[in-house]
Amino acid sequence: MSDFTPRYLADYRAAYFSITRVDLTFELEHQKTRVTNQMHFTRNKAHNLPLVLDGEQVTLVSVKLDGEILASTEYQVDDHSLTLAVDRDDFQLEIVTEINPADNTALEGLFKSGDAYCTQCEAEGFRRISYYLDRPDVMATFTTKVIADKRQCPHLLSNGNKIAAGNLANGKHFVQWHDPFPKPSYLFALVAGDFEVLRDQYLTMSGRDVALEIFVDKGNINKAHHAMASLKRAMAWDEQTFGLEYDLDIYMIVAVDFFNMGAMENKGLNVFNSKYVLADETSATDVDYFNVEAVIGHEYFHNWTGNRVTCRDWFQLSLKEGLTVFRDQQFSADMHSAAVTRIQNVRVLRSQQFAEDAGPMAHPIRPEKVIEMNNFYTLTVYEKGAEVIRMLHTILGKEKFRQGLDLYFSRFDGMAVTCDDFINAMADATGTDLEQFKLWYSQSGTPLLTVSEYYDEQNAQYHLTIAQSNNEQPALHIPVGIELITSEQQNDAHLLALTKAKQSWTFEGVKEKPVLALLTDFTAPVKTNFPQSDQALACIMTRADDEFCRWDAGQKLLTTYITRVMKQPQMSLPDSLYQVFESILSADTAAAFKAEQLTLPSFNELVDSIEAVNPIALLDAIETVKRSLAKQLAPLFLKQYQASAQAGYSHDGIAIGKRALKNVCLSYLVTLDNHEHLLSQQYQSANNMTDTLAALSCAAAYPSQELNTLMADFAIKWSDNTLVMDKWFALQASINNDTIFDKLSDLMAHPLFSLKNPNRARAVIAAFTQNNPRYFHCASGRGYQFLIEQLVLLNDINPQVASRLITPLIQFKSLDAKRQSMIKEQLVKLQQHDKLAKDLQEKVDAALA
Ligand code: B3K
Ligand code: ZN
Repeated sequence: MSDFTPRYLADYRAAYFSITRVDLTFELEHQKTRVTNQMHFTRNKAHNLPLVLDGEQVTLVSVKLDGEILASTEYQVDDHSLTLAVDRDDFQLEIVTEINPADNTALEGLFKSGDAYCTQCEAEGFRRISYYLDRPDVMATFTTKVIADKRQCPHLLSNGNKIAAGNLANGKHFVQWHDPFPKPSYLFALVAGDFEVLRDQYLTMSGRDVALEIFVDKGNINKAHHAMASLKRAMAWDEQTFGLEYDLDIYMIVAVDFFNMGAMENKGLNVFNSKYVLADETSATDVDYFNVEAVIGHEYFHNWTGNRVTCRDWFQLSLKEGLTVFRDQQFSADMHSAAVTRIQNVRVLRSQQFAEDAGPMAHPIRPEKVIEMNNFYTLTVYEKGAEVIRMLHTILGKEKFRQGLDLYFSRFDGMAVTCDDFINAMADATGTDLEQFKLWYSQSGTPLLTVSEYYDEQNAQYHLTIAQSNNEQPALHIPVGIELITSEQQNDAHLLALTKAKQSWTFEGVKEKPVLALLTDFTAPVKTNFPQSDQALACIMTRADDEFCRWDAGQKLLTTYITRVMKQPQMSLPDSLYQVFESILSADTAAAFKAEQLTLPSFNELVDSIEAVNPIALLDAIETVKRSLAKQLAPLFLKQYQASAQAGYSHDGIAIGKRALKNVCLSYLVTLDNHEHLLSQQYQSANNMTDTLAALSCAAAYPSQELNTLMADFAIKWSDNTLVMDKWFALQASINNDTIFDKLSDLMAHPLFSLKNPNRARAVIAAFTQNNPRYFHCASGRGYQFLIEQLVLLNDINPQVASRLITPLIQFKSLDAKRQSMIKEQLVKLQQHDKLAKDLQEKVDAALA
């Protein structure tokens, strides 16, 4: 089987052997770490197939079967596996390998982050440590002994509980850990290094004490308090909401600077990108604070949804990810404004997941075909997966949803299961037929709802018809929340079950033509085709009970005018639009919600709904609408801006909301010529990173003389804070003028820049492609070329990071013909690169197919 051979869900077979116990010893050395792996195997049923273990990029030292060294003729080794014929049903295998953490720039398996050693095994990284049955349905108990130099690595960590420790010769020491919970290899973790530790404890609902430890680089301990508080909130929330309690005596989190993604839920030993642990008042923004809490929650919630009950195979990834994202979203909603949290979830879905579902890598939340598993940690599996769980929650209701989850845990605790197992448990526990609902797991693409209505005055009836379509695929079960708004005191709310391709409902006793608020709380991840008049939208904005619909109506109104302006740049906006904005600005609504209402739909939210779009024309249209609103309502924006200023700093919900509102007002005001001074004023007087960064982002979007001075000042102030310097790199890459390509070259040559550090690489490359669309999509094609040049370099360093960064280039379907052909030309160049890793290969091939 070559590297590029796809694997199919349909080909799943249970493993031929089980591993019940694993005993690992790591002798950590910079370039030559020795791993001794003793495994206890049993044959699963009568068969005489050989044992085939996964292994990649490891040097095999020796193999022992039941204590006897095997000659190299007794097994076969290739680039991906070790094959061994065994005639016993129950045996012990000891495999010694050598690996090179120092040169592991792919950051999978055992690697170094600065001076510390750490691991990342999901999805298939354990095979870069030792030979193993590296698949999630093989579950074993792990004992791990870590040996290292005591001075360099005073802390030696692994999963479970510490069972032994001691000193060894030559300045070395060891610690041994035992994890009593059988687990797949992807949840294995090891960390060794010199850290500062923030310690606390948590008393669980059944009265057990759990030690909580957060390991950070020296000097950062004061930035770990928010993470610790978040962890305790998450533990309490999961007990209260789902009755789920933590199960080991210790919960450890380690923050490292070099990490491919956000964090990893290894049993008892989470490894985190430091970006999602470290936060303090001066260096972290409100968004950073929010994200730390959300990711801490997410990884903690995995202990039940992922670790105690895990996935049978990687096609089932959404079993744990969709469910865990749903859980973290609910957690965030309970800790903050539920409406604002929901709006932000929907923005992510619309701006990124919908694009994925419309692009060449579209896949169902349970994919059926995979070449590189790392390519399927997607917005579809995660965010749409969470929407699918949310729909179940909506359909079943909170109590029944909980009953279903309870049955799921009691039925499958300690097992590796499928998405169908999950749905069946929900169906069985609640007596609900969910067969049609299961189609959400096998269909890709975003369904479109086409809505029509008819009001029959004579009979006081309101008729509503909804048709669903998604590339000719069978009809889904779609929960559709609606509100009918009339002059009656109370709006009439319903949850409709759309199960047919086209379905109608009649509402009786409706005394006047109602205004329909569709998809309350965004009950389903769908697009809608239901043109409503400006008046109807304005009515929803003020009269709907559902806050999501209020916000969404405003976004629809804005979308209409942005697309019109795009077609007719000279048109002037109607007074009615200004009036709507005026009433938003002067209304007495919560600041955080108002900030969302004032935020225009982003380029990414709009781009894939317009055919053959010239991205520059779209950006111009967004800009025109923004400028017109700013011009017309300047005094109101200024008043709101000033009224939202706060003397001191705090980060409670109210203060955060005010900052958001203030900074969205600033983003309007700076479009006007005479308001530049606000930026330097805000920059100079800011007492927190949210305000500082807002000023700098505006300065980067509307570059003036002042910009370089501010940026230089910021860099001097923060040069020794890695996370803040990532922000600086990202700001530089989003400077909106034609010096940007020189700027990008300077950034890549900056002494603090390295493609080997994923956060830094993303800070420049993703910030450019995402936050600087005007130059990423510039007519010369230089933006596309820049991205390809970086991908070629990153391909050899870290294919996983490269593969994430290519996304905006393969989602070109809605762009104009000229840009499509420029992009394809670049992609062909990349496709021809000899040694393209399968991560990029899979995507480029799909895009050019
Ligand atoms: N489960 C990990 C993601 C692993 C990604 C591997 N490429 C983090 C999370 O979803 O919680
Ligand atoms: Zn997760």
